[in-house]
Amino acid sequence: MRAKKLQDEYFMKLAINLAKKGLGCVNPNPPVGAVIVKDGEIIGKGYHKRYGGRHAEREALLDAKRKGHSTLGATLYVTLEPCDHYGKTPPCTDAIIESGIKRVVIGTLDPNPVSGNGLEKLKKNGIDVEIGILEKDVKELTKFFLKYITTGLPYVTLKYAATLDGMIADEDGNSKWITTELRKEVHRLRKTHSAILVGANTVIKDDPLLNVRFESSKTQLKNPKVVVLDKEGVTLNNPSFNIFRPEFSREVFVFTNTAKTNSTLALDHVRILNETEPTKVLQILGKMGVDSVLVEGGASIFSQFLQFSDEIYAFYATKTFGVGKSVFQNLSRKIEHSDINFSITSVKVSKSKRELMVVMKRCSP
Ligand code: AOF
Ligand code: ZN
Repeated sequence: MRAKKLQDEYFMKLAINLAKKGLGCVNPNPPVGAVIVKDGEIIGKGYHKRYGGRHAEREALLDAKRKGHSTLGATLYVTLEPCDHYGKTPPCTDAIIESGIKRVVIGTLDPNPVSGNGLEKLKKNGIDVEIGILEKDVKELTKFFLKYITTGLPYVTLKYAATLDGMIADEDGNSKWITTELRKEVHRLRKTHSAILVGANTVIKDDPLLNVRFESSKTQLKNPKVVVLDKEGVTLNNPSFNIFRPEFSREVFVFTNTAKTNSTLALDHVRILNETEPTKVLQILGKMGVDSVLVEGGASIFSQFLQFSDEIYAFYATKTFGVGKSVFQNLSRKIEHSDINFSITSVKVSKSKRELMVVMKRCSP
């Protein structure tokens, strides 16, 4: 019994790792991984590679077929409940039933109402189904999708780099390179999110690229959309800001209160939207298919989005500014003392031990 559980967890872990390869490429669909095992041996592997593409289950079945394996009597490990609907792809349940697989081990149920009841369909067809293997890890992997599909709102991650004395910028407003060693973590965050959100001041002061950069990667990475909250529409006066550069092949949304329109910038990939209320901005982004937003500042933006954030990545450097801009600007007492609760889920110390990454997650109410 225990050996079986350990074996199930082992293969589910492999399915999770496969699913991770799709992170940042499949949004707003879920990253999903699948492994087919027969007589203790892996005969097929697959994951959801890109939005609208073949589902993980079908990828794994195809892999087994290509390698000449029979899936008759095999076990399928899949991170998410198989779908039972015609969407951009046909139902995975049908492919599983046809394949002769006799047992399906699922990480977590699919709350997507359109994907049907895959669990019941499999059971009805005489397949043994087990649910909830490594569920906590699978839910972590699938967190954007699980929130987005049930609320229509994007998952919100706040990310900031601060000094020991809690400053995100010095006296002159310079904020670049407070932390440097853990930069890879920042780019990993950027890669997985559908959009990066910043305030107009950040664009004006730092002129950031807000793209995904990994020193090791030679391939062109998909860049998330850029969202700028710009009440006065000041960024729209300058199309030469880095965020507007067309070579990043991404959409840029500027949320503003001004009456400016798309023709202001005359850039095809930039959309101007007349809204700046954080709740409304998130709703609009959700409607546009954005399942996750990485909020990168500055201080006023952090204050406005703290109450809507699901997770915080706080990077700290062991230096001080003395005077400067603190992480949260004009945070109202109401927010400060309300029931917004975060608990620390992980901590990482940099190689030189001079930098620290603290990950915090909102506690469920
Ligand atoms: C995926 N990849 O590997 C699995 C998914 O429009 P479709 O046909 O791509 O269906 C999308 C839904 O299918 C998705 O929201 C989820 O509920 C379910 N499972 N989706 O993109 C996969 N297994
Ligand atoms: Zn499917």
